[in-house]
Amino acid sequence: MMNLSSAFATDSPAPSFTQGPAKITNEGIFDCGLRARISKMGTITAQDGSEWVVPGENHFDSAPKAADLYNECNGNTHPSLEEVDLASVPVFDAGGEEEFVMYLFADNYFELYVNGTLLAVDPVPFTPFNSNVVRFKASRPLTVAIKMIDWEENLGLGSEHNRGADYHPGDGGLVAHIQDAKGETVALTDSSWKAQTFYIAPLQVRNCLMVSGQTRDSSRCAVTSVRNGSEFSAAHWAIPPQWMSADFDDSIWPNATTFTNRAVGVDNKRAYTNFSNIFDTQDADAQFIWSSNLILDNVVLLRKTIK
Ligand SMILES: [Ca+2]
Ligand SMILES: [Ca+2]
Ligand SMILES: [Ca+2]
Ligand SMILES: [Ca+2]
Repeated sequence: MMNLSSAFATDSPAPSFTQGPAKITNEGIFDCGLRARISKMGTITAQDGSEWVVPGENHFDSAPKAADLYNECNGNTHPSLEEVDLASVPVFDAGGEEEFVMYLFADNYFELYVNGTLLAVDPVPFTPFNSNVVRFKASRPLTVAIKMIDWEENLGLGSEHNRGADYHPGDGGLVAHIQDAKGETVALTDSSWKAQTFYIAPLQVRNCLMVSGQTRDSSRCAVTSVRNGSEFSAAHWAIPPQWMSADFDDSIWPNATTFTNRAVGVDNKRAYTNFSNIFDTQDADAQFIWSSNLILDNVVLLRKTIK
């Protein structure tokens, strides 16, 4: 493991570091009223001159929205999976004839690609917590690629107003279960998925971050809430343009890390608990996954190829 003061190998791209808050470019890409955290966006310039979109570039405005399992913003709050009318859920075309259905709970925002095609995005970028179902047609092997964004209120600083602190680093997480047309399990989120982070914040100090090859390890970095985190730093990496394609080589990425329901904090969220029979299925128990740091890693790309 190499410290950041050392030289970087070419397969170990150095992060671009920013410091302090981003400039707001959008006061809120979605309005769910007073109960929601506002999904602002911004840009921030790194010390190397590069410019970064925070919390992350996304297709929220242009992409189809995933159908709801549970969404307080529009009132589609199904009490259980049995109450969801699957026949009314649109079937997206990923090129192929086999039909699949995917159930997702994301903290906070996902963009779902199958075999390189962007199918649908999370209709609620920040809060309240929601959950979704996506139907699609595709042919095997399926390459499922998901861009995850753990949204933030303090743009560029990886934190939100929470638990009595103005700069509280929030956490992420994704759980998903893919079935075929017969309802048989095709894939579950687990540690066989690949996961890489592209935005780590807040960094109270920069030299806590250890980078080696494709390892971006922030486990030594503080995750404490503070009264004033406005001077903290962040680390950014460019996302490979073809990261979602079937032939992208994800073998160098780390495997996903799994987290318990308790660690992600879903036990009191109806968007999860109303559908625990699909996310905690006996003999097909999907795991929450993320890159190595559930709290500090804020833009995470996940991939899994299913035979
Ligand atoms: Ca969401
Ligand atoms: Ca979050
Ligand atoms: Ca589970
Ligand atoms: Ca976070």
